[in-house]
Amino acid sequence: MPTLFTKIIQREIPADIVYEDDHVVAFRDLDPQAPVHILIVPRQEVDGLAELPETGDHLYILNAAKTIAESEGLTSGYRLVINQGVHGGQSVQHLHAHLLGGRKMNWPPG
Ligand code: DGP
Repeated sequence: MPTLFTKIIQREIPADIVYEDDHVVAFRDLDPQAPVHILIVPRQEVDGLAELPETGDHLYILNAAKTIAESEGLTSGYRLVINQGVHGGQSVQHLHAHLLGGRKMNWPPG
């Protein structure tokens, strides 16, 4: 059974895709928490950080984040977040990173 994000990657569910390469697809979050809120998703299905293989498409998330942040004009900074498991607030079981920007982020996060 493909995950929700695999369905987006395969264009079965619509999304505002802002970037893709051989390893990751990035699209705007349905429920944005900042002026820029983009999900960066490895094409390969991995449930989350706890199930991370040694190698795979997830290794390209950081480079994609840098590229997307530049194309979104986030010159003042941004934040990259991965929620893991129940306490981390993960709701979709397909590894993804949140790229948040366009406003000053708070610390510590909630
Ligand atoms: P997390 O809680 O870390 O698992 O983040 C999942 C994010 O996915 C959450 O911010 C909302 C977003 N999301 C859920 N369903 C959809 C969808 O169908 N389309 C888009 N673009 N984002 C979605």
